[in-house]
Amino acid sequence: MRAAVLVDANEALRVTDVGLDRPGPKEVLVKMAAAGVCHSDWHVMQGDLPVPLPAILGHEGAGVVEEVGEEVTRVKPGDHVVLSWIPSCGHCFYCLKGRPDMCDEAFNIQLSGSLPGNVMRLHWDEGPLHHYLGTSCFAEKTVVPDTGVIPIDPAIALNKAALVGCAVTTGFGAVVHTAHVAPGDSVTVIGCGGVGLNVIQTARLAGADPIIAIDANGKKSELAKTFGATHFIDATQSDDLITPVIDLTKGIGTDFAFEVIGREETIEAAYGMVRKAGMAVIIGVAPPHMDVSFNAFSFPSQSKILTGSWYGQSVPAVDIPRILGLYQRGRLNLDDLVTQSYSLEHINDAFQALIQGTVARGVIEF
Ligand code: COD
Ligand code: ZN
Ligand code: ZN
Repeated sequence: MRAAVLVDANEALRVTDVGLDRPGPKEVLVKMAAAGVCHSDWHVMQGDLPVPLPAILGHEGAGVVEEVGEEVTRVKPGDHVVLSWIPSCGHCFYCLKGRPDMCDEAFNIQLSGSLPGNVMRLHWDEGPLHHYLGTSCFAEKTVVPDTGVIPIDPAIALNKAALVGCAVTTGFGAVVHTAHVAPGDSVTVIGCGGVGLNVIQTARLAGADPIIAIDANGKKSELAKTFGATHFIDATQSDDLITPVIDLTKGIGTDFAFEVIGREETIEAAYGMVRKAGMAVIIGVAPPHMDVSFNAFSFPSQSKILTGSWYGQSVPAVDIPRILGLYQRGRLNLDDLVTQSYSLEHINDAFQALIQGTVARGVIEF
């Protein structure tokens, strides 16, 4: 089958023929229909997020089940599924605590570049080929843990459903599970990419007002407003992002700030623009060596909450169907997220478009 392989950081993806073994007892073979191009894959390609290489990237996908292992009961051949990049184990401390986003076993498979049990189902002429986030969906087919497939209504177009595998769930969950935004709360979103736009549209759904969008690309203004932003700040116009947000929130500061880039200055700005006892939610992941600094006196005296959100703190088996239901009833907009489709052979063009900011989301269609 054809797949896009990352051999080394700072190289383009190599679209080539690879081998895929049949699924093990608790695994599922999925024929991919669509895979979104997320900035996290680009972070890996740049060497900012180290994972075992060579690997097949792609973690935001949807397809049709082709074959299941003998112990799989969750899905059957023919089912339409969205892939989850946190195939939580269900029995570690965090899973039992109701926080599958922090599942130890899922973190282990991310670090090892394998499937649960250190199993590898991918190979090619040049030797071992790693899995990525248990998904590896930049390929015509993939083998994933059964906990990493979420069955969905087959009436939903798979190129829209794919985005719920990462961008939509990450943004939706940050608003709903991490922040608990309520009607009339002020929300500021720094970074209006595929993930940030979903923070914006979920904040709108939650009744937030105002919704202030910030991006260094002025072209994101129109997109941000389509998804519900009431105001847009062009980050290239000033180094100071805090003062305009305080001005737009009656001199108080924003109730919630979401950082959706992963940069030192924007993480610090997110904390700075939040009102006393408000909340800054960091979604963007910075390179592992990077530190940020905050004024220590402000912690007790301003009592702001500073927290992270990983995969929207979601429970994918519950949240993915919930989000798709909201889409089917017109409450969430997935149609305007898919702005460009690419064949697998043109996947490197899709990454260039991501970097240039010319798309809301580019999607590989198989
Ligand atoms: N100031 C303002 N805006 C900026 C700046 C800046 N200094 N730099 C970039 N931006 C804007 C860009 O113009 C763009 O609009 C936006 O930020 C980023 O959007 P995308 O579409 O390139 O990125 P997303 O939305 O696909 O991804 C954002 C993440 C935060 C998820 C990603 O970058 C990340 O941190 N990934 C690591 C987390 C991770 O591993 N997650 C796992 C799966 S996502
Ligand atoms: Zn992603
Ligand atoms: Zn677990």
